[in-house]
Amino acid sequence: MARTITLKGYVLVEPSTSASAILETVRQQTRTFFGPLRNDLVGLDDREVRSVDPATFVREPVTVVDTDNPMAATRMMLRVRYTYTGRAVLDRSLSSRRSLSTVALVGDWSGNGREILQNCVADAHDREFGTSNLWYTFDPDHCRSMIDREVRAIDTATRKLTDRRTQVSAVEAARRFLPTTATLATIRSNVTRYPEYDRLLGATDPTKTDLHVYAFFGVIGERESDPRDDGYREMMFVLRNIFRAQPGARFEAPSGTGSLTELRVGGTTIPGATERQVVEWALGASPPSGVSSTALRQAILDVWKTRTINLTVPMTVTSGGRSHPLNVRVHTYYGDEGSAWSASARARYVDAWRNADVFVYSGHSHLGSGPLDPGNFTMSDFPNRYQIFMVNSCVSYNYYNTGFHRLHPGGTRNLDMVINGLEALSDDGHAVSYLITSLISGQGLSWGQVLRRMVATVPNLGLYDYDPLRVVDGETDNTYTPSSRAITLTPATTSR
Ligand SMILES: [Ca+2]
Repeated sequence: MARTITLKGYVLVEPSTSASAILETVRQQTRTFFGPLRNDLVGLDDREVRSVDPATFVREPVTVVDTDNPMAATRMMLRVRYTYTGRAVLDRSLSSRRSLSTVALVGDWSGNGREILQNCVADAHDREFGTSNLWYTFDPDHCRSMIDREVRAIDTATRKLTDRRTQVSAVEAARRFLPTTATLATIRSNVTRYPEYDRLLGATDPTKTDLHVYAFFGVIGERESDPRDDGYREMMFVLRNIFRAQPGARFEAPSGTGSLTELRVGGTTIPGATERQVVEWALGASPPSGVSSTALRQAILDVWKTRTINLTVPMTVTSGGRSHPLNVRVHTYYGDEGSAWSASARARYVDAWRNADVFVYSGHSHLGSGPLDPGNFTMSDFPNRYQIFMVNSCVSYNYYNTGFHRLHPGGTRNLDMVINGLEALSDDGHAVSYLITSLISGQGLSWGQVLRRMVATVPNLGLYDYDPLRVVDGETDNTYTPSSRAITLTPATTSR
C-alpha cells in the first residue's frame, strides 16, 4: 500500500550556517529515517531521503544553557525545524495506521557513530559496514534503553530551563537521537490499472513481430562459479518456469562460440543433452548414469554463466479482427555485475534497453550504488517507447524507481516500474517468473493481479505468501483496459 508520509524534526546549527549547509545538515538527519522505517516494514521511495523542501524550514534563534553549570557561559545557536513529505509503501499489517513512532539520528553520525553502531545495529554483519551505513542499519528497537535514557536526561535538563521557548539545554544540544512521529495519509484510491498491453504486444502494429524480455541475474553469494548460487539458480528456475507455462518455447542457438548442450565431465561429453534437460540437471534432476551430479552441475554452470541465453516463445497477437505473429524473445544472463563502475555491466544494460520491452534485474541492490544506479545513465540510454522494468533487489523502491522515471523519455507514460519496498529474499525465481509468464499469458491480467501472482510460497525456502512490499509505480497514467481494446495472445500453432 502506498501512503504519503510526513516527518517532522529539527537540527541545531551555528547561527552563521549558510542555507546550503543547513539543507545538508537536515538531509543528513532525514536520511536516517530510512533504516528505522525499514525495520517497521515501511519503504521510502526518495533516494537518500533528501528531497526535503527548504520552504518548510522554520528558523528560531535559541540559547544553549548548561543546566548542570548555571554559571557557565551560554551560546547562541539556530534551531531549524523542517517538515519532510514523501511517498512510502507499507506492509498490509499497517494498513489502518495513520502514524508511526520512529527515530532519526542527530549530528555527525557518520563520523561519531561508533557507540550507536555497537548498540543500535542488531546484525554483526551489518556492523561491518561501519558508521557511514548507519542510515541503513540503524535499528532503534535494538537500543531502546539507550534512546530512552537520553530522552529522560533531556527531559530533566529541560525542566531546569527558565524559558523553554528560546532556550535549549546543553544536554539536548548534544543529543544523538530524535524520536518523532511519522504521519501517514492515503495517496490514491484503488483503481484497477493494467500494463499497457496494446503497446507491449503491438496489438495494432503488425510490424512489431518481436517482444524482447531481458533478465539479468546477479551473483548472490561469494563466487560467480558456484552452481549453488541463488542468482544462478534463479535464472534456471525462470527458464524452467517459462517452459512450463509456454511449452512451445525453444532455445535459440547462442551467439558467439560454443553450444549450450556440449557439456564435458571428466573429459567425456554428456550424450543426448537438450537445453531443457540441462536446466533440469542444473536444478538437481538425476544425472545420466555414471556421471557425478556435482561435476555435471559445475560443468553446466561453466558453460551457461556470463553469456546470453536466448529462449523464444512463438505467439500470435489478435486484435480488431487482425492477427500477426509475435515472437517473445527472452534473453537471460547470469554473472557478476562487477563494481559500481563496471563498464561492462553498464554496457549490457544499455544494450538491453535499446531492444527491451521488459527489463528485469534480479540481484543485490548494492545499496543503490551498483552498476544499475540511475545516476550512471542519461536519457539517451533509453528508447522513447513503452517499457516495463523490474528491479528485484532489496529496497529497489528507494534506489531504482523515481531515478528511472526521471531519465526515461516520456517518464511514467512510457515506463512502469516493478520494485520492492523492502529487502527481497531469494524466492527460487518465483517473482521474476510470474512477471514474465503473466505478461505473456494472454489473460490480460491487471497490475494488481500480476503482483499477487508474484507473491511467493516456496516451502523448501520457508517462504509463505512472501511479498517484499512489491509495488508497481508509474501505472496511474496507464490508459489500456481490456474493455478499451480486446487483445488475444496465443501460442503460435504452426510448428517450425
Ligand atoms: Ca505508465
